[in-house]
Amino acid sequence: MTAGESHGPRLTALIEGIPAGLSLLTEDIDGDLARRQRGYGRGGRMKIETDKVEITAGVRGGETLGSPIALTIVNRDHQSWLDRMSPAPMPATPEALTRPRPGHADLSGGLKYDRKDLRDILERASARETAARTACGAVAKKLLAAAGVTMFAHVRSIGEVDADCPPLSLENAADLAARARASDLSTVDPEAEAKMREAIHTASHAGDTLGGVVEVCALGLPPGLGSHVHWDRKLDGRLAQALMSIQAIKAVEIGDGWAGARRRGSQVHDPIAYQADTHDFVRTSNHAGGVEGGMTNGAPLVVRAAMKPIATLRRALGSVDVHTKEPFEAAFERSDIAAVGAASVVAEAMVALTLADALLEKFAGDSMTELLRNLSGYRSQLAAY
Ligand code: EPS
Repeated sequence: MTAGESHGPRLTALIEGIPAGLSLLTEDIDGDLARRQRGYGRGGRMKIETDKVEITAGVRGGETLGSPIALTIVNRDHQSWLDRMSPAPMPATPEALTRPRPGHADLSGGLKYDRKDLRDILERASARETAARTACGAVAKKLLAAAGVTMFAHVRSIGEVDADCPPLSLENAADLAARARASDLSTVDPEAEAKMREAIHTASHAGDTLGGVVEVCALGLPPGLGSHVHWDRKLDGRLAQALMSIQAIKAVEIGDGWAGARRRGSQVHDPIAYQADTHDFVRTSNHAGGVEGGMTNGAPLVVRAAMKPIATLRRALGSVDVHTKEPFEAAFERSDIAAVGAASVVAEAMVALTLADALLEKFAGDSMTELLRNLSGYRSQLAAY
């Protein structure tokens, strides 16, 4: 669970269910927070914030205790918003924001929560909240890494510029991950990165914004996370929910996704083979993106999410003032032009949280010792199958 408004005092996150004995340092989290902040096309706010996590509960001497973990991230910008965003009553009522931006939560949230100052909605709806999710995701990734699962995310496209990316394999995964990490726009293709920058620059000059597609990959997952027996336990459904919940995400696909709908079954399903030396059932291709029947199948997980262009436009679209009911151009507040690289880091966090949940559901354990013993017992069971 996260709490916090964009220009409020701080973001807070509570994580429950991490077993005792997982090594956890602020450095494990701060790297991802920094990655989420970077990228050409981010707005002025990112020059104000330098996100660092403070761990305030659930960890002692660098190890988790099995109790709820509390994380906080200070909003430095709050200092400039004390007259408008203080939790305590303010000396003067702040001027109400009454011009909802098309594409944002402003109007629907104002109607639903009966708030006449739309700032009450936009402050929480803001993608600032994803800093807290990123921090939680870093903890989930630490848990997954202890279980032998590695992950990375990268940007597949921004606007109409596609990155050239070879199909993921066990051999090229580390190289792709390193390339994405080294890239300011989190993409594995330097030529595309230059074109993406150009596209962002051009959109910015036109007072416009851009979206894109991000991809998250996870390797080392045992088969059988998730379930085929109940719709709400299917891993693909849970991944879709987690990714779709990220601000501005409008579509999610696993493996071949939408493209598979145009092909024949023989081109879409992955043949099964047996690898005698490792006692593993393997797939000779990975169109399924590592999920079949709502469960991991042991192949790399590949999931993508599409981000719409950011809703706050300098060249504003038509809107209506909720107070006067007169048409106005929507309010412009400082904004990003494109935040697809940031979305890739958040997507990685949301996939990590979903996978960590599924891992704990199957293998449980109050301590890491217990969790890893359960996992190792399962792996022995698979080898003897
Ligand atoms: C956001 C608007 C901008 C973004 C913000 C998300 O913030 P501000 O209104 O302060 O200029 O920079 O993103 C973040 C603060 C962040 O940490 O990602 C919005 O309206 O969603």
